[in-house]
Amino acid sequence: MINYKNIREQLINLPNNLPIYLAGHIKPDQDSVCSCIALAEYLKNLGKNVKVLLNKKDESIIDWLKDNSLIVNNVNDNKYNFIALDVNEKSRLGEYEKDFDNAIIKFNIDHHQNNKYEANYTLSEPGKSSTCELIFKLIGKKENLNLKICNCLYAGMMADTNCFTRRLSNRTLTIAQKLINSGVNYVEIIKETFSKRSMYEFKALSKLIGEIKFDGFHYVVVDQQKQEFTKLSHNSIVKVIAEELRKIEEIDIFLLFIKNGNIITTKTMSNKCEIADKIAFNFGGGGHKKEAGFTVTDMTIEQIVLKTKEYLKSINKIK
Ligand SMILES: [Mn+2]
Repeated sequence: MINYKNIREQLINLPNNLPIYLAGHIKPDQDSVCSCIALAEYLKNLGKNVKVLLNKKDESIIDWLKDNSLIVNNVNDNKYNFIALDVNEKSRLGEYEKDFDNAIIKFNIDHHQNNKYEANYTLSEPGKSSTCELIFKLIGKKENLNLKICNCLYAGMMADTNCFTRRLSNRTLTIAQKLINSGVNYVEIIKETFSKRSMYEFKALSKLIGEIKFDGFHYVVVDQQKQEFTKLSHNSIVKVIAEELRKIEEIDIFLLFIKNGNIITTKTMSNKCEIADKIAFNFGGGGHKKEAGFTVTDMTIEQIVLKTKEYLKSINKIK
């Protein structure tokens, strides 16, 4: 039984005179950034000194919010407490991992499978749609919510459910309805964060459709050094490109490789079977049952394809 009340009390009891830093994962998405901002805003309203860590190059992800007042790029204090959100592995804090290690009191709040790192207080619920949904359950009493918190929680839940089409439950929709009742301009948020497509993205998509390969499962390579892909952000590749391509109805298991020199970041997806996290796990990664990921620097794409094919054969998922 996960004790939200205990976590909430520990957060409320954090001293007001010590800064609290909040951070999500590298290559942030709306759930990661917005869960940080929503919880930070709640703690700020309790009189805490809060700062949300976000790399300068990632700040545009919350342009739509038109409020980056809680954002900082670095830790500038010797003594502080730290809350990691939407992070299932400590290394996914990226440059802020060392800051997490140096914190006095550490919190780990997350909804991924295989959450596996030590903190003083952990709230891990892999069944939930998003970390923002966890935050709603943690702080979602009417008197705690303001429009900024509601906008952020809605954006995170919407993004992680692929606009309420995946990992969905009655509970998730009920929360979304409550947020809309509190004044969230959902049409605008969906337009600005989910449905927006640039011409460049469409051109990249049209190129990639022709390059999808099949070898027991489908895969495609986005080589970031190729001119038609250089301007795509990571978020655009994994949230726009990958999501559009996996809609092709013939596709079930689908790997999207993002190649940057010898660094290969892979988004693993499955539409019908639930195997994405297991595939990623074979390469030291993780995530959700139908979408997960991993990064390797010592393998070629051909080797990854071969190893995945052998794995899928061994468990009788493909012939
Ligand atoms: Mn998430």
